[in-house]
Amino acid sequence: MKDLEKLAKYIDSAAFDSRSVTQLSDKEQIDLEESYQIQKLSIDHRISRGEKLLGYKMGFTSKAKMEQMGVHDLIWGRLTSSMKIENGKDIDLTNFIHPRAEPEIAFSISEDIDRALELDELKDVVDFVAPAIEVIDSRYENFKFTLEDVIADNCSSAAFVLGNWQVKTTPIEDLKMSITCNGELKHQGSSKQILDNPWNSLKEATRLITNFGETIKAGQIVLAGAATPAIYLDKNQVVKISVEGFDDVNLKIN
Ligand code: OOG
Ligand code: MG
Repeated sequence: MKDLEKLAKYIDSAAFDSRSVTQLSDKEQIDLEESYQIQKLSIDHRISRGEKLLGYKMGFTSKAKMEQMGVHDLIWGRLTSSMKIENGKDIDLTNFIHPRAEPEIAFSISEDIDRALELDELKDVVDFVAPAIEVIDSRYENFKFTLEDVIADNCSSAAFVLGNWQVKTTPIEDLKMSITCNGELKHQGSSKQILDNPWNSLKEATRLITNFGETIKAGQIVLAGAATPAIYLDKNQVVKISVEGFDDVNLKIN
């Protein structure tokens, strides 16, 4: 028997200390199922320190992200209360290893979800949609990982900023999305690049997360994954995400 708890502690303590570590796959052969178990066990450590589970995030839902990171499968991770940053507020670079930011769409969940839903059922379980900034910060040296490594590391989740919510009937299938840094445009794309429609990402989230035996709860959020590649963060930056028809989302880096 592999000691999954030991591997979970290894990755949780790296995250806790903002310290990069050798990839798990360099130490031990882990399969997909085990990598999700390690993720769950590592998040249990956060929960026992008093953090709350606020929802989930999808990853590698766009070609841009798959190509940037060299991983080509959908992944999902967990979002906790310590990761939530208010819109317009700042983060301190010393609490991160090598953070990057990316533009996303968030769903606010209004009903418990305990099974894989079809596209036409999703509007019954969502009340609002919003733009969001996700900050990812792989705990692995040089931001390098295998599929199993990144899943065990909670899909690089580090922080997120939610913009203003709009009603679920707001069309989000094909909206211009961009990320700028200190006023300079870094990447632009369309929400269509997220699995051809961000709602498809939520559909996949209901399948993957409930298959694992978990219920997505009313009041939680789901991030659909980035539409463009992520940008590197550095001191004294202001990162802005614009999604057509929504208010901008801002994050300052100290
Ligand atoms: C993994 C997380 C991917 C996304 O939006 O595609 C992700 C990573 O890139 O380190 O969050
Ligand atoms: Mg992301």
